[in-house]
Amino acid sequence: MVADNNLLKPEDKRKTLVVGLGTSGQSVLRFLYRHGVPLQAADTRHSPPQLSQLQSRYPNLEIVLGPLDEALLSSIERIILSPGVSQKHPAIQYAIRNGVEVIGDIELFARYAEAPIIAITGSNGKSTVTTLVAEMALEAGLDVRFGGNLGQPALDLLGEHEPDLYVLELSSFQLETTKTLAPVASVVLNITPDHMERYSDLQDYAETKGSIYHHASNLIYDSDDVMVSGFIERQKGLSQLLSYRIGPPDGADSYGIMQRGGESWICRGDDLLILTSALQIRGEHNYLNAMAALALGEAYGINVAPMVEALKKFHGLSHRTEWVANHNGVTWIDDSKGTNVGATEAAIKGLLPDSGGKGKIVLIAGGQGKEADFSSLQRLAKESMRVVILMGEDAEAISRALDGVVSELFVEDMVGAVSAAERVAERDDIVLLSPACASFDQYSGFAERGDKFKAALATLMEDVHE
Ligand code: UMA
Ligand code: ADP
Repeated sequence: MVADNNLLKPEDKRKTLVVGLGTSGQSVLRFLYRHGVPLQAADTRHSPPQLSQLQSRYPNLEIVLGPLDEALLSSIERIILSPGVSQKHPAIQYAIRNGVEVIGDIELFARYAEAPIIAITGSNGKSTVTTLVAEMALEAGLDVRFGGNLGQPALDLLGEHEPDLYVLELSSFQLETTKTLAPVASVVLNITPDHMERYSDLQDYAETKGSIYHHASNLIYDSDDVMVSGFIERQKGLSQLLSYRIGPPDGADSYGIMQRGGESWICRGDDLLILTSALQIRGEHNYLNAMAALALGEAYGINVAPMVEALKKFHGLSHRTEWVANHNGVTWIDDSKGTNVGATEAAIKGLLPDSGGKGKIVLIAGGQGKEADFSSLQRLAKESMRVVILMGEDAEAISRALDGVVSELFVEDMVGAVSAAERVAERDDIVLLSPACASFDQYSGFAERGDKFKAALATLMEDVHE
């Protein structure tokens, strides 16, 4: 890891414009400032977060706010672009045409991190798998640092000493500006539509995710996922392959699920590793997450025993199909991180077996739909939902897509949603907050949205008991 400016690569000493002053932009500033790189900063927002703190921390830093200026961008040698700003932005495209190098924080990280990197992307399950792999490494006694799209931004993980292993969650936005990352193992967990406001079509989005495999030594993949298997086909022969799937393993070197003595086991080839009932995370999507983590850990060289131990201990992350309460025979689940249709579908399918076929789902959904097609929710709505409670910017769009197959209630906010759910839910039902949408129209993020859900439920339960 770089200790001073002399160790910085020549290309990284050039005058640099940091575009975007959010969490990753600030980590880029910290990193480059520490190494004496001449810097300028810009943000298209007039008041980006923590502006005054930034101004007092970097008194000599020129910060340009408001619409990106083509002249400014092309007069610079290099741009470090934040994930929230697309490379397709006309001013960025203009700069690229003028020979300006445009990279992101992950590319910068890749140039300086020396320890092996496990890289994880996909439409859903990234945070769960990233955390699981890190827990497995910790259980094995390794010095591991993890972050990226979740938790600490990647550049903040770099320190005086290298750890044994980095585990990175990467979004498609981050992958757009990453070129040379060469992970010891990479996975694209799945591809279902998300961020359709940013990509021309599903293929465009998928190709961005697929780039995580380009320089990886081990490619981990769900062999039942047609799109992901397509990427693997293209890179066959260049890297080691390790697959997993919900059914029996594809072969001796694959993970899968087999039935033995009436019980369901996660296996590697013929070896039975762990009963699915021994996991605290439920649902087929979580069994896939567990197998992806095992395969990634194996590719790095973690022993199977600590990996299985970590799997047993892992009770899942907050706001991901998180059990909140049982109230009057109704189960309440917080899946606020269900921010696209694929996630909401997986959450519902994962929960239905737990209802024993008795209850129905009362779904709380809505928010910023990111131009998604919600019609694939229709079938599940018809089969398994009692009522859909809709809120936020794209409530109407979801309603149009459901086309009357299920009763709907429109509410203003989470308090309204929770009290409506309480009114309509019947014994054995599951009230599920899984919005299939981003939260930024009404909340600072999925965590605040989930916390508001829990708080509204707590108030309602207190009122009942008074
Ligand atoms: N923005 C502007 N103008 C700018 C810069 C940003 O309007 O000049 C807007 C963006 O459009 C976006 C918001 O500001 O709406 C934040 O963008 P950002 O690039 O500044 O984001 P950061 O604060 O740096 O956070 C990013 C990730 N966010 C995004 O990619 C939108 C965080 O992931 C990540 O934790 C952080 O970097 C550290 O690496 C969050 C996220 O929502 C959890 N990610 C998306 C997802 O998971 O679906 C991709
Ligand atoms: P991400 O970081 O990709 O958003 P998370 O692990 O935070 O993924 O999970 C977000 C939501 O996605 C969960 O709340 C659940 O609804 C759904 N989910 C989790 N894992 C999977 C998976 N493997 N396939 C489909 N959906 C999933």
